[in-house]
Amino acid sequence: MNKHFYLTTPIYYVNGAPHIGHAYTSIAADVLARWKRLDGYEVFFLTGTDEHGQKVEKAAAEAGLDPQGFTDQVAADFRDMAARMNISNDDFIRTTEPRHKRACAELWRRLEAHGAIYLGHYEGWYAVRDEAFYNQGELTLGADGIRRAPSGAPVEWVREPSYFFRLSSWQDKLLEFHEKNPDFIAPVARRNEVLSFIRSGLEDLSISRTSFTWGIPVPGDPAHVMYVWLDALTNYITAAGFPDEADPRWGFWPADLHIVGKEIVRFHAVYWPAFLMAAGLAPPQRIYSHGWWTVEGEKMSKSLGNVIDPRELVATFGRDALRYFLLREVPFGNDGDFSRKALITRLNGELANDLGNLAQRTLSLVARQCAGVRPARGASIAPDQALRDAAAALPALVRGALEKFAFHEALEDVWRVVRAANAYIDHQAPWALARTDRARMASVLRVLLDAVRGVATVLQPFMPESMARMLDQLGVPADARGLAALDQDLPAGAALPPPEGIFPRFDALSR
Ligand code: ME8
Repeated sequence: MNKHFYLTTPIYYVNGAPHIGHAYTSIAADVLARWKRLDGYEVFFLTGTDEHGQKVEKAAAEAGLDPQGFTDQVAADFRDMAARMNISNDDFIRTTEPRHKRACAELWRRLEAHGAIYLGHYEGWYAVRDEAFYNQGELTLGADGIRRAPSGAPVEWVREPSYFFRLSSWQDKLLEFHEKNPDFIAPVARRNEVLSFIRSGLEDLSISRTSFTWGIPVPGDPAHVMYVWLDALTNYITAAGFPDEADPRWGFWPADLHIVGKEIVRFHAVYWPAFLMAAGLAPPQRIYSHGWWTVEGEKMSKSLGNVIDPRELVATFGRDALRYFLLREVPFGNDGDFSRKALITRLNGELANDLGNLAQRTLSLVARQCAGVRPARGASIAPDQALRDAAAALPALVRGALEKFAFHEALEDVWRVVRAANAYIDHQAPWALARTDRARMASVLRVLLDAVRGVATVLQPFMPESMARMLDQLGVPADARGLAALDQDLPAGAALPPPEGIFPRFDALSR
């Protein structure tokens, strides 16, 4: 296989509708997937839904539906969200699909064959909301008399027969694994959390339940269903064809990157590599854990009624505007706060004014002064060369920033060039040159067209639709939109379509 890259989002629980947090993870992963494709990689980009377990079973009962009918409905809603955010996933996995049940059963059998599983009895605390087991020491007792996990989720006492995974025997091997792979989990604060969790001592993990039935049956013992996290994590190998090693997608395993929110790091950086290594399979290469969004200063929650539907934002502001804002506003590893005011400020200032005006001013001058035809490159003087060099540096800068998941830095690098191009157009004043020196005017406009092309090319992964329109207006053919094509000059004399504004302005009171 050529250079290839396999990346994933978490698979989302179908206990409720998709919200801005889910959209965020999917958009970030989509930008990376599109960037890698633009950069010449063969990409496999996976997202999907996590449909088993007690939490989903409960939500289905509350909705008055059978779990399969309920999950069919909510999974369709998640698929719709992905389409509306312009997510370019290559596959969408549902854990209720036969291919996934088969993969889980096979993984279980391999774990069993390696002596990693035994039957016992679980007695302890469980939080349905987190689908996680907790030790007594991790809990707090609230004034309301309710015991809660560190996430705030209430816990209940569970006592039932259970299969266990011998996680305790993986403590040293996991530490060694993390030492040998210092970049396995980032940012570094999450790595430290993981290391201290492992060092604090790993207990064997309960990996089956008998008190409900909405799950994948344990092979040979259907009174048990698999623990939903063992089931869920396995999705990443199911989609790569496991256990069919002849499947062409199996060449993508181990995954290059799992992108996850900060609350599910333990499952991905401790349990998942242990399960895989115990079954004789390769662990993934990297995990990046991003921060959490609050809304207008508050935690998003159904009870507060402040859950933001990303589709409503898209209907108002456009999907590229939302994609841009979410990745520009907050460094990826940090928590951030969503506010409409901040969104509108960035859309007006950075998209409509900085970038939109640059393209519009350049293209309308070409339309008016050059009969809508792309001028030839003229002799370069210092300011021309400076802008050309700044634009030519962008692919490497954006690549470097994205390699460290610094989406905001990548965008800042691009905007430095956008601002430089706006300063250049002001200083060169091609509208004045139109009266005094038309040859110089034409070379200035050509420098600008090339700079806008460079900017629009590297921005495609962030704002695919608007940048496609911008590249259309610049007359860049479909096969000249990759990073490698930036080295090739576009021919002079090509007729460009009439320019049209791409980014509308929003009045601060817009809903
Ligand atoms: O945890 N801010 O699913 P889930 C940022 N099924 N990101 C957020 C967010 C917020 N406020 N809220 C959610 C699960 N997310 C499991 C995963 S993977 C094998 C199984 C994003 O529906 C973030 O990526 O609770 C988080 O990790 C994910 O949605 C959790 O989605």
